[in-house]
Amino acid sequence: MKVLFTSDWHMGIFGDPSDALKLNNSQIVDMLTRWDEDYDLIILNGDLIEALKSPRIKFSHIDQTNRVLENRLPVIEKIKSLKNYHWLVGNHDYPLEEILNLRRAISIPLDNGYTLIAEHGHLIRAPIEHYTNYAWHFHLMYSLSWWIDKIGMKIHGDQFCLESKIAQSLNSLRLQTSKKTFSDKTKLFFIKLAHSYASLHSDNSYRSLGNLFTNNAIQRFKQNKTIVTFGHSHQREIKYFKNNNIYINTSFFSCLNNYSTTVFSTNDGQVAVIKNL
Ligand SMILES: [Mn+2]
Repeated sequence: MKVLFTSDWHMGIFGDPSDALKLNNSQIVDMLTRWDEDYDLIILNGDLIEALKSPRIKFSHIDQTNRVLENRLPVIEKIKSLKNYHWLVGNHDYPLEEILNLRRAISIPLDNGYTLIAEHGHLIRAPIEHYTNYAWHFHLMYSLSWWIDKIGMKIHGDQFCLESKIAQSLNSLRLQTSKKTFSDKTKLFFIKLAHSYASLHSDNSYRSLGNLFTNNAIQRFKQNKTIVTFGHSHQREIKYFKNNNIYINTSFFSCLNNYSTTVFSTNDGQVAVIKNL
């Protein structure tokens, strides 16, 4: 049995700065058709839809979600037609819990005695109220990032997306083993600043999200052969533990990482990263 994991598409209205995915509906439908043929189960682990970014500071997240759903209708219909899938809610698309009845978490058996536990991960960091009643500075931040992307897209072309760029440089800095240059140190300073900003009014610091998630996954390894998967952090993790337990973080789904996804096979107990470009 082959299971495909993906999360954090941040799909907005196509061509709008709210869209971080940068794929049109037919491109996504084609990809989902391939996945449906190649994999036995597809886990869509939250933040597939972007409902928080808008040119306005104050707006209804439910209305924005409905606007995106309407624009992305062929994709939504394709997802609903998949032969075996679970679609979970994240913090950027939390109104889907109400609109499409999406669940926050699942725990399901797989083949060969494996158990799969999946949730987006934002609720490990802070309670639901933190996301449904966003503090004013979050509204300001998402509005600002919409305008930055609007200007960035004008200058650098339609593929420009600040969020993906930050996530990618963060990941390459994290994986870099050689000595850090002055420019790396400057980047790290701004990343620390952004992390402190994102941590305001939250129970846990955004900086320690990686450790928080790994430790939370370990706590859930109550039996052998448990696969725990989260998204949200935009940092890819594949960690093998004793007793065939595995922690997977799916990372963000973006052109900057060739729309890579994570695939787990119950036949050999291995995880592979698959590029979809
Ligand atoms: Mn998220």
